[in-house]
Amino acid sequence: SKPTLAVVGATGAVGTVMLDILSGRPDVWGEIRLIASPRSAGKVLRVRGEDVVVRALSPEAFDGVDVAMFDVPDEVSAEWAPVAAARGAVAVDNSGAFRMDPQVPLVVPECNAEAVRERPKNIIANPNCTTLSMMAVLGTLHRRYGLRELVAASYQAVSGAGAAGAERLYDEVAALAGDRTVGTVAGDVRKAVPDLADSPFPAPIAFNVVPWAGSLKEDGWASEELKVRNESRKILGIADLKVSATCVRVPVVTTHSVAVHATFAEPVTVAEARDVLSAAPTVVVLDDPAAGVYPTPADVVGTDPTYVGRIRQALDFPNTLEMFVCGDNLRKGAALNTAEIAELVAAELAG
Ligand code: 2RA
Repeated sequence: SKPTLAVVGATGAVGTVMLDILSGRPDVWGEIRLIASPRSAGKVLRVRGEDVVVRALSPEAFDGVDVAMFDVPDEVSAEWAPVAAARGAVAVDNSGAFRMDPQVPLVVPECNAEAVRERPKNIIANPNCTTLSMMAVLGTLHRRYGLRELVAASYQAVSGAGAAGAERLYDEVAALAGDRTVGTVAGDVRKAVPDLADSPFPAPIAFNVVPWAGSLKEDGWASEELKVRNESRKILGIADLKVSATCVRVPVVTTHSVAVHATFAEPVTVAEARDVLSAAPTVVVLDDPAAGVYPTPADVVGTDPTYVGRIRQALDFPNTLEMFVCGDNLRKGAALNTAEIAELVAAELAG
């Protein structure tokens, strides 16, 4: 019989996309059980065309579950993924709680699918969306040319901060719309938007960009920037990869973009890199600037591939490419990659 899947956090921003993705993927699951906080228990959600009543998170909710996906805050995963694992499920966790645990594989199927099998805790981690947004591209190039250095600047969508992030952008845009002078005087946007104390972002996000994502870590680094470094090293299996990232929030609802400067051990040409990337099944090359063709988040949102364009040989850096990468942060950046990992486990259980 087909395995039972639990989706924990079914009502959140990623959970909602997950239900949509599960409804469109090959049907490898028997029962799909939806689990959320007691506050959301009893809600009815649709998955695979059927109504499913959301259950409250409890140890018993995992009984009979083969694979449990978690799309919940770090502290909820830290507590509950081990509970699911102790009850016999393989937990696939999209929080930051286990990503750097040496006993927990951190998996992007395009890069290290085989790592799902080494899971002594029966927990598998899904990377942060900013890292994930560029992994299909970097993993493909790494296999061919050997990645040595990565410098990245992100342009992160507001839905990375959850449903509240998107609500905030819409609210700010509504407050500013129609005023054809706003954005011309220092501080006028800040004055015109709703109280920033209620925002997930530390500055206005409409008509603005904010050089901050995540929480403050040592020496002025933002947590998102350190995640890009640590997670890229782990996923690609390059312990000494040189990485430097700057993470920036932009007024885009969904789809993260990253400007990537990647240096390789082997010589690389733009034409060949385009061919190598075009051959990768989950990568789409959109790269014809003369015709105005390059990826933009507004054109990418809601789709599954990782898009890359603006591929250039860096003029002053040998063996180095500049690229612009876009990926839907809720799909490949979160729910889709989690679903793909879960399907690898389902295949293993069946096999
Ligand atoms: C963000 N990467 O975009 C985070 C979400 N995990 O805020």
